[in-house]
Amino acid sequence: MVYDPSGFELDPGQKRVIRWTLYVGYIALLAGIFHGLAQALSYARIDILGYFPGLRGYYQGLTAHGVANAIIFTFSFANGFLPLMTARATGRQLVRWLLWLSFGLLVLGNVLVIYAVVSNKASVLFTAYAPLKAHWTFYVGLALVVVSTWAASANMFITLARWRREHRGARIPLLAYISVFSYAMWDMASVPIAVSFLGLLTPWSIGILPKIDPLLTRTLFWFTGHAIVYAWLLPAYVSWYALIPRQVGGKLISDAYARMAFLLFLVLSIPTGLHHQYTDPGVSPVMKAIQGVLTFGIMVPSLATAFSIMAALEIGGRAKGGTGLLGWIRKLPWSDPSVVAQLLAMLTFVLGGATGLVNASYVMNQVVHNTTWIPGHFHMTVGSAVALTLMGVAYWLIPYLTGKGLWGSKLAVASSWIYTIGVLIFARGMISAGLEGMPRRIYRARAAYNDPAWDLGGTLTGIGGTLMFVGIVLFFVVIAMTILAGKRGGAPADVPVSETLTAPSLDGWEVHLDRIGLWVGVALLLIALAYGPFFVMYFPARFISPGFTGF
Ligand code: HAS
Ligand code: CU
Repeated sequence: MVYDPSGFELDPGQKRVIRWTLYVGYIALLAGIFHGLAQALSYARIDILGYFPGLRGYYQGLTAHGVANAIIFTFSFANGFLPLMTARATGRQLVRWLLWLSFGLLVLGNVLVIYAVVSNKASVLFTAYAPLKAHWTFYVGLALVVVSTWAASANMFITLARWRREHRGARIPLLAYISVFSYAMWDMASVPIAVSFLGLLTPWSIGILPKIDPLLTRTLFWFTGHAIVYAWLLPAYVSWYALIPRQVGGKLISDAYARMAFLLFLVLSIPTGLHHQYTDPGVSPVMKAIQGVLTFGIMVPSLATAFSIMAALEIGGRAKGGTGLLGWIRKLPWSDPSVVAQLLAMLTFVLGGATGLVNASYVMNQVVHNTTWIPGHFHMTVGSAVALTLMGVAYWLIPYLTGKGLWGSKLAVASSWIYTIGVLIFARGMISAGLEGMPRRIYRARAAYNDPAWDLGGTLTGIGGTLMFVGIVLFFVVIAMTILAGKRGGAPADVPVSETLTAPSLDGWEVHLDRIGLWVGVALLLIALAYGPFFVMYFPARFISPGFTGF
């Protein structure tokens, strides 16, 4: 028997906290896109930085863009969405005080980060590389955001544990399983960054620690930093696996296959961070090569996802009368804004994944590292697979949480198309110019050195970036109008949870997929093997570098 608590309603007070948690994220998205536009136009040699009131420099704006869009937007969404999914899947209320704690820490963290960035005391970009030094409020603020994700996880673990006590021998509902696994992975992954931010960078920023070890803090950053991209991606995958099949009238093909994908993310996401440091001196090439191989391993669950989701979509398209090899694609609900955004997100992610393959290849990485190829890659992953999915989810989730019907459905569909066309042009520009050696993280409009070979790519980047900006602005028009003027009664009454073709089995090997403790243990073992030798060989740490605050 599959456990199905349909008819379950989350307490209105809890719904409200979740709604505001999500609002924090969407506001961060809005706040971050202005500098995104400035950066994209700069590659086309158009300079609009002077129009930003109060902005004191390019790196200040780029820090705001990265932190707001890649970190605050994504984690605020996950903090609201994943506990909500766990509650819906288990048919249980969440732990109220933990919801509030998570929300409070998120807001407090944001206030500190905003202070640091707006006052131009933390123009160190989202990677916070030492010896660039930020004000302590930046490190502590981001650490508080991390702690807010731990509170959200604790809420999910407790809710699930209570459900399991009442349902001994039952399989964990799939939606709860994949939600909990997403944050279980992140909980392990986020420890190194918390240690680095609170244990090293904050004392150094305050002056207790006179000098810093750049390579150690950088390695701790990437220890968390590759897995962080899956912490952004997995909430989107939760929607693709558990909700989208239902939204297109299909079914998920296999329960066990879905669980295995999330299990592989739990085990493999973390011991791969050194692929961001292939060019760093001071890290053994053997360690880099081991983590390079593991990086190819972490592509497997995404490849598996492509097949699984494609099959679910095909079932939906054929159920609606689609025939032939590809005829089912036309029958997908292309007028449903939530579905369209996510289908376009998936299609873009195929290219995001392909560019990731290049990055991961030890030798090819030398060609693309620190060029605009990399932002080309990550705008087709976090900038569209994730961002567009989170926008698509908003098109049913905000109505569900507010009780107001979606305003401007056609405009919503248009916004996703505009955004996607924009991101593809943008990425085409960044990728081709990157291959010509155009550096990332420069303000080309004011750069002293410019190569004419970058002109075409730069111009495409500017055009694409402008379309992306327009797409997101339209998204905000739709959401703001829904909140302000959406019709009462037009909202979905329930989360669109999918069925699977085959129910989870109650005996046989599949039941072992639910042994969360066991898989966390395997993950920790692999992490120890992949990172242990680095730290053993590296210590004692080298606190040799003074801080730089060249802004
Ligand atoms: Fe990455 C750099 C390797 C995925 C984000 N990445 C970055 C940075 C960011 C980022 C932000 O190995 C820059 C960090 C910085 O500031 O320096 N990345 C990979 C690999 C993957 C990958 C191997 N990245 C992501 C995801 C991200 C993300 C996901 C955000 C969410 N990345 C790298 C490497 C670097 C890097 C190196 C360092 C580069 C350097 O030198 O600095 C893989 O996980 C990708 C696997 C994905 C796939 C695609 C599967 C496709 C699916 C869609 C199916 C479509 C369907 C559509 C069903 C294999 C699931 C059907 C629709 C119809 C209509 C029919
Ligand atoms: Cu990575």
